[in-house]
Amino acid sequence: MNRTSVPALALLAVVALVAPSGAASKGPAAGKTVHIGVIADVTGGAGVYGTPQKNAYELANEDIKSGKLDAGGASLTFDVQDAASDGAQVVNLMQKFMTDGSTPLVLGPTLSGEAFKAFPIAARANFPVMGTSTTAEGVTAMGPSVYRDSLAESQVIPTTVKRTHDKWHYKSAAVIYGDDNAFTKTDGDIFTRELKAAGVDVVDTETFHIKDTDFQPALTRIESKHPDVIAIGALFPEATKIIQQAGKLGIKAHMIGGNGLNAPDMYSVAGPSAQGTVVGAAWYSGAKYPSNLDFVKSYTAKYGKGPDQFAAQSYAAAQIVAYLVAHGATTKDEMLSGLHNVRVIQTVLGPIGFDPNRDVKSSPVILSIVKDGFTYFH
Ligand code: 1QQ
Repeated sequence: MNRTSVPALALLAVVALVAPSGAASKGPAAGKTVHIGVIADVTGGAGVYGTPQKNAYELANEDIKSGKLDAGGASLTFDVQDAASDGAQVVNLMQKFMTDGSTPLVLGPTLSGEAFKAFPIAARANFPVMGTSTTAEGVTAMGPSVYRDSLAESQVIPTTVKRTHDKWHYKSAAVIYGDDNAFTKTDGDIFTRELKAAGVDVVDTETFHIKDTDFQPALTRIESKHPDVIAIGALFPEATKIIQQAGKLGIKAHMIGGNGLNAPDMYSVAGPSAQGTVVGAAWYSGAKYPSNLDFVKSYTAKYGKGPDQFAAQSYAAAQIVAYLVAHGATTKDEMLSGLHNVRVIQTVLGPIGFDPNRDVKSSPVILSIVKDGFTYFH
């Protein structure tokens, strides 16, 4: 992007905020084709997060075609590639998109552990990438071309601890987390730090590894210390087993968790012991602002199942990219400059922007697991 187009972009941003929504506008990129790479774990262990991500981009592709999502008259498409929850495949896909000559930006991958493999490659080439579900500590610090529209665990867990502590007045807690994954390790660190800061006695800390299936010895050690609360830093396959096995052992402690627990299928897989587990999130399906009501309605109509937070964050990423394209960004450098100049964009997550560290500016909601998903924690 040349220097003179930056004020033009800012001016257009103001116009876009006051312009009525509806038919697609004709922007500086009208008639151009823009191909965005998406890396998502549609299958494999993280498929529970990657499938709604894929669904959201397919909905966005339709909405761009119909003009409901305004890309300024450009032909904008999101090309979702399945990394199958395999870090090596994530790296291959990142390299493929970065060198195909037609992709100016990549969204994803799904997991922070994967982002720590692929984002350094993008950062070295100053290639723009945006995580939509990568919440671990240090993700955006990988370089100035790395953004995320997902709230980080450090932006969510302090509120999760504060709100549960205010309500339950607990004195002791145990922490169980995976120490071999960037996201689960972040959860272990931040839960421990925040619980201690709240004056809670952390009476036991247990670690596990991805693909572990038997958590009963760890849970038995935890139970022998009688904590009031158990904080869980785990991805879906392990989190559901931990919660289910805690129920089987008759453990009555309250459970709280990080982003890994944000899948609406927690209850249907973990069973009734998941009821009441508290988790901080970036979005709630029941939020009543109009853009969200419309998103929930059209996603549900298309897939026969409501969207979750991961779908919402991906659709929001599509809205951010559509906004950049509508304001003329089509090359990697124009995407970077556009991202740098974003102030506020209206998305299904609500109005969002980026802070100086390229993390999303937004606030968490605190939810409680129920049979068909989540409800607000009061
Ligand atoms: C991460 C996550 C996962 C739980 C979501 C996909 O937040 O890996 O950072």
